[in-house]
Amino acid sequence: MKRSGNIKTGPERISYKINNGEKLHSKFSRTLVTAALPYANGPIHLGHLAGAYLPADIYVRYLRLKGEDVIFICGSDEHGVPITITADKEGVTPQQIVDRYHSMNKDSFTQFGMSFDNYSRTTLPIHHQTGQEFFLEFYRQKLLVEKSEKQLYCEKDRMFLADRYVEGTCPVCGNTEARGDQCEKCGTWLEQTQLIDPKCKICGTTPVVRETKHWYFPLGKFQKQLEEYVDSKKWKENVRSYVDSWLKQGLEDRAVTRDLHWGIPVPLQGYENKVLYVWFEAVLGYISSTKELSQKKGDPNFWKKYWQNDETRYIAFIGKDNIVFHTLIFPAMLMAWNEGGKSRYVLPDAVPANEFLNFEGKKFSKSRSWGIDLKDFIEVFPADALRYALALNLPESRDSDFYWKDFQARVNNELADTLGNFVNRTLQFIQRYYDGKIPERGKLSELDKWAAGEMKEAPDKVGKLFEAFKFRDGVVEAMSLARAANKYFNDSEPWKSRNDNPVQCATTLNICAQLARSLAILLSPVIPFAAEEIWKMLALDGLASTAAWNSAAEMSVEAGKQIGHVKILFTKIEDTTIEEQINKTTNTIGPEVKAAVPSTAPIKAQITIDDFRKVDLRVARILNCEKVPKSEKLLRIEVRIGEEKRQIIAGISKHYKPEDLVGKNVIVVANLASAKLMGLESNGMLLAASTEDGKLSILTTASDIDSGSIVR
Ligand code: B3M
Ligand code: ZN
Repeated sequence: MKRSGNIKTGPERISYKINNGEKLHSKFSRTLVTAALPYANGPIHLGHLAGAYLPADIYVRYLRLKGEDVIFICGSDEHGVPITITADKEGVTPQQIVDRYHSMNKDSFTQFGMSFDNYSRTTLPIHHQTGQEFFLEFYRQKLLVEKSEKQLYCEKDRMFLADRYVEGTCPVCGNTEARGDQCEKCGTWLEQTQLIDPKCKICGTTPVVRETKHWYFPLGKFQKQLEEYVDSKKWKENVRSYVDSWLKQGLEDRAVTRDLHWGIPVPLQGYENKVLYVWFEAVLGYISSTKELSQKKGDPNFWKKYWQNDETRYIAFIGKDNIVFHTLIFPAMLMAWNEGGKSRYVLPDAVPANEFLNFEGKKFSKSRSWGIDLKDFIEVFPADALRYALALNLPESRDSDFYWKDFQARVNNELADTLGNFVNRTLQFIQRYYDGKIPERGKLSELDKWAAGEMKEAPDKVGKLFEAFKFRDGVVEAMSLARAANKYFNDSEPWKSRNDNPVQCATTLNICAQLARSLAILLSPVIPFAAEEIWKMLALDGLASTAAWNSAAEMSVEAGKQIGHVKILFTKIEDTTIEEQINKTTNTIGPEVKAAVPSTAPIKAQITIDDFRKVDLRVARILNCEKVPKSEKLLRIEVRIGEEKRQIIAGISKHYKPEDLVGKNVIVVANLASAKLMGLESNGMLLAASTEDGKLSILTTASDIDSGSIVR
């Protein structure tokens, strides 16, 4: 028998003690896992999955296989300004928006195998009650501070412009699209009155400053307690450094109410037109979702077993933009509650926040049609293909990128060629030469012992990595068992030993069947659907997802057992399929955007090139420019076209200041019949691009060129 390659045997192997049935953390007897509640404001895309949901699901599935008592809680965040803005834009109610995206996202999560124990909604009465209960408890404790403050108010829309209802220039980095609560470009959290040149997001007018009253949560009072809390935890580097920078700046009071109509009403007299700030109540959604689960189970106190019990270990999976809320604000709220003496909540023990996943080198962008949503993905590819590719590319310590070509390579080379091929060739062989019955094992050769050894060590190695939230490494490790299994099959050459050494051949195939079972268990947190397929093909009892993790180390597939129907586990992805996706999802003005802007005017009837040549387009240099008196719109512009000077009257005064235009090269229709505007002669027309919603941009030349040059 040939033995090739670098089979690792002997002392250089690190051995892991396999922990049978022992609890992962002796201090805790159960685990509560939450994943950030996504806004029901748009479809979930791959970036969301990679940020919080996939790692959480892998973790939970792993814990279940370990036999741990764990619940996995999530739901839709259905309040907040992003939702009301979407509703305003579409001319529908916020309720219609959240109904649409809650069910869409819930379905996507199910299709991608997110194994939540409950997926709730923050518009449910149980959540409203929970939010109000926390608010009133803090009020009762006299913890909340009422303050009168200056806020931006739109006189046209007759409302205070909370959070994202106002946009303006960031005083820190100059980004002109900073929101009322935060500048996404430089990450600074802002008071809306700090914005330079603020504009109402609904109507575009400049808001005025008005006094309004709000309740504040005194986060600063918890600074010391929070520092101690954070110090007592071993958090991931990226999370810790973020938290430290907040603590260093010093924590300040934070408003917990807003002047809005959509949300949880503030349960105090005089506050009828205000709601709780979305972040104040959204984090409590984890608790109310667990309460809802209790109701469904008919066990009203079930939730307390997880939330109000010192034996619970609480892990909150989130994306990096939610760190401060989960590491400081939510813990402070829970501390405050606990000080009230009514009952005690557990605080997050770990907050394994991921960084961002980019798409083909850029940020996901719905408005620019850059990226792909889960609901579109599932129409073309199986869920496990994505779960696997994302798991190996999770932004665990820094931002990562999803590339279609990488995805294709992972699926084709790893899932199809390595895992699928191993399972398939093993089971085909058993089908063909052993009538589909698992053959008997004989005495083990060195090579057999090596394969058995790899299998024995794998569960502990993979498990340790998952427990440390190193999901990428854990999946690499699990997949390396599939590589070892393929190598074992190759090196054993059963197609030869079938004639030369039938006992050895039977032993090889028996061990291969054991390896297939082991792989089904170890990979089931990552590719749960394929794992069940393998389980079915092996005709094993129960499910891969309910097997015991540690049993993946053992040879428990019985000889003589009849296997099931053998199917291809993963089909390869064709180049043309991937290219089609690349074209669809990286088209900056893709079909989705075109459809989303109904105001784009239809293209006019065709003309011939001769028709077009009738229009004489020229480069003109703006020499002088001034506002036309008594006109809101018109500018009087003096231009030079070659040797000639002329006057053009253009309706662009709302968009450009005269001094910004002087010296610019613009494009004009030079042979347009002259016209009179407000008594002034206009000889020619200046070209500009405009949208139905009122944006305008004049056409200029990309580099300097003589005036009078022909444009064609
Ligand atoms: N909905 C933000 C987001 O979807 C927010 C998370 C809430 S977690 C309580 O990114
Ligand atoms: Zn307005």
